[in-house]
Amino acid sequence: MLACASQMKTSLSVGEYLIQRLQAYGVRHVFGIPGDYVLGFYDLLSKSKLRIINTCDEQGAGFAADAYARVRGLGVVCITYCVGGLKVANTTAEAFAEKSPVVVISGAPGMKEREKNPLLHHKVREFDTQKKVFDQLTVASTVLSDPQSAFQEIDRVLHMALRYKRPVYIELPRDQVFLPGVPHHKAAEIHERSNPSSLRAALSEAGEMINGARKPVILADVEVHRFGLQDQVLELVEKSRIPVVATVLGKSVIGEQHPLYMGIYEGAMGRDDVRQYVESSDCVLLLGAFMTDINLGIYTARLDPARSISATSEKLSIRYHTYEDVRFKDFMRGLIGLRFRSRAAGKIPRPSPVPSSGLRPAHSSKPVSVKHLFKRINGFLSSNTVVIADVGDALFGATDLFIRERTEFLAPAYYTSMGFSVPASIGAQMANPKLRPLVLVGDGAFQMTGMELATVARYKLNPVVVVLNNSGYGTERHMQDGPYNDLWPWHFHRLPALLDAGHGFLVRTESELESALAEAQHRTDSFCILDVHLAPLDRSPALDRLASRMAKRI
Ligand SMILES: Cc1ncc(C[n+]2csc(CCOP(=O)(O)OP(=O)(O)O)c2C)c(N)n1
Ligand SMILES: [Mg+2]
Repeated sequence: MLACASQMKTSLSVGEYLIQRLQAYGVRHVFGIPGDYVLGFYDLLSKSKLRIINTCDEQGAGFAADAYARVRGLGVVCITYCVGGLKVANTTAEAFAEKSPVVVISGAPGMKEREKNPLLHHKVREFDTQKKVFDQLTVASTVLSDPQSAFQEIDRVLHMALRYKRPVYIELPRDQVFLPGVPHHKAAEIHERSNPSSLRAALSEAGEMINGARKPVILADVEVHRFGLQDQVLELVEKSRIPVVATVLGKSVIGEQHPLYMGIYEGAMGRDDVRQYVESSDCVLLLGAFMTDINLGIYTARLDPARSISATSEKLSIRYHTYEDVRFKDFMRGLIGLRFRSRAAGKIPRPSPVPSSGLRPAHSSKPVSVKHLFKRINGFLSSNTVVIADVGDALFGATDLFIRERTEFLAPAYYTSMGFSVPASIGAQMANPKLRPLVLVGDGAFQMTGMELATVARYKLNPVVVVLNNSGYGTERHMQDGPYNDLWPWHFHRLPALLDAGHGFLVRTESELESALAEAQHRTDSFCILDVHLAPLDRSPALDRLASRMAKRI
């Protein structure tokens, strides 16, 4: 049993303290695969209240931890030295790029073992090679090489993960796990506060600019989600009556049914009416916005800084100047407290009419088109669905899905590493068991990490996995085609037989799609996989726009 910090009589061990702090931050699951350098810590984990989730591959664990962090606020992946650690380099890079607070815990050779620099298994070049790699991929990293400083180091890096919503790296040499740390250590709760004068001045200037504007607009993006500020954005929109758009990465930060919601803004790649509205605005209030190329429609966005207020966890700028020491959350709270002038409800662009929810019988032997597939998936969504889109047309098509009030949307929409979605469904459902994941994944992306369905089966999860099977790397075919875009055709719907779990559906026609979706809705005892056959060159309207823009750049 772990004692709570205030009751500590004697000191906890380094491993016990790490577990205790993770638990205190709301973590309940740890994803990973053991190895000899981390076995001692795994033993401690298995005796604690944290549940170990064993994936098939470390990359699966990394993506699962990332999704867990996006849904729950902090995720953990725990692996062995280098052979495991370097496999989560890519998933950690994704978490860094897309601001997801994942704690990477890696076992490592003991400090004693490192003396005289022997060639121990899994070592690449030096003992700190893996640490150096992770220095580039995280906001803070540490090697817990000394029990005297270990607790402070754990406090420091966990604080950084939560402060910046980005990954951190903790290396745990195996001979340090059971060593006692400093007795009576109290976890440092670090509260950073805004500079009150700076905050006041920023709010006053922002208020004047917003109230003086004829056509202001709010653009809500990814950090609103990461900092859990969705309700505040909603309050701001309702109080100010200013219309709001989201981005692909921030999709679903605001319920898309809201009457002041206009749609996704993504430069020329998105809907034209939304683009025109935003770009002709005289005051764009960017909240938690991340100026990535995909978010901004491959740099086709025209957002003039002279007409913008931009607040993130890292920077607050109004027009061409910045305010120091203003925290994003404080600024948000301050904005809600402003007095807004009343605004008449003008005409604003609206997302396309909501397709009827629920499924309807159909008797069509027509092959399924991408457009039809997304239309029907729209009808499948409910308030407990978390939509998880992988890279490819799964992601582009999903931008046109109509996410209802509380539906979550997760996608690697900036870093765009294929293979995120199936493992992410494990993390998302573990993070919130009330959610049923709806995974949208291309056949190519599925072949990378789809074997994590075995993990899904093992832990009795029940995502609905829709494989967009267009016989290859469809997205790339449109830019430049060749045999390198072909794939070996898998019978995806037969995976349940291999795994002895789940339900598989082969979908070639519209009526097969209807019955598969209807069955999937009711078969909640296990996962469902729909192998949806699509024509290789069929594509969503969003991919149409993107592909033609990118082709010009190659
Ligand atoms: C890990 C990784 N490798 C390669 C790429 C480059 N890439 C982007 S889209 C794509 C094809 C995706 O194929 P699929 O999953 O079948 O989806 P589709 O484009 O056919 O809808 C590739 C290879 C990538 N984004 N991530
Ligand atoms: Mg494909």
